[in-house]
Amino acid sequence: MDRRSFNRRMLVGGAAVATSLSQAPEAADAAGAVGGRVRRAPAGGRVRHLRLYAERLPGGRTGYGLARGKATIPGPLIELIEGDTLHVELVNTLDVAAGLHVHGLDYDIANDGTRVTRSAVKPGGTRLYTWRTHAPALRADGTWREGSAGYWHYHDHVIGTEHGTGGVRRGLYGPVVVRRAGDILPDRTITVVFNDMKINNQLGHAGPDFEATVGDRVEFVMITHGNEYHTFHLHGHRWADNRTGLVTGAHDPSPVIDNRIVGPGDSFGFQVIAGESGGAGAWMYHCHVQRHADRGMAGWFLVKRPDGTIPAHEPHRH
Ligand SMILES: [Cu+2]
Repeated sequence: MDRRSFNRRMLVGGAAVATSLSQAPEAADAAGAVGGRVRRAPAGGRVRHLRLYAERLPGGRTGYGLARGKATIPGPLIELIEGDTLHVELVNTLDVAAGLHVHGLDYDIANDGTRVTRSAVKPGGTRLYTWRTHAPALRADGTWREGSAGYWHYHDHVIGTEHGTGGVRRGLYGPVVVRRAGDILPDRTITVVFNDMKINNQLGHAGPDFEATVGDRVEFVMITHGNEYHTFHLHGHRWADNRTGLVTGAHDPSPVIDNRIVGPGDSFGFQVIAGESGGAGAWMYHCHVQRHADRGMAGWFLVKRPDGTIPAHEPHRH
């Protein structure tokens, strides 16, 4: 990169920061480093509505979807910005009671999504759940209240047991990302859920593959369910072990990692520039507990060249 283009990048990055948000000046570093064309989350405060269907899927699985017949595992990505309110109507098409319980967001006890709080949905029934979010704020006593921004998730808490063990095992879970105004937006988001020995409840004990093109800003949301502890590892990429998974400047003290221990109920996320350090390739991601990896807890992050090809890719499983 020559000096002129570097300066231009810094200017573009700085301008974006100045016009769209009140962000610390070091945010310009992160923006400039990837070309000054990043998109950033606008201010929150919207009221949004969503309908989620809980449905049976082939192979004894169950999923959430945005329309009838469209259930997926994991369920749809729900993205909010601090200050947003979401009204989610759960339509239970199953023959058993189900629910919707969220991590990390604000809700009163009637929106807890569990049987014990009488917020489950009977077979064939519907129920409206309200989730709210908030920005960091100074309390009257001078201490800070944390904001809602983070990589969170939702899941059933009703099927099988009071803890939704049956619903979660069969695939009733999905990602929630709450962004802070000014957060860098990804080009695409990938959700990886370790659920016992499966990834995204994929059949055949093999993880799903994900595609990107070199230079894409890819966000990973990593969630864990089930009864096992795992370690999530991604080849050829690394991230900051903090709220966003991004460093905010040259001297950001966040640890930089490429492997993280995760346990049931955990969720975290990060962004990478696909192939930024190692180029195009079939980059493996997997659980790094050896016996879990050997049992199939692995998949590919397929980073294509701009022409769509992938060098030296010989797909096989362990
Ligand atoms: Cu594992």
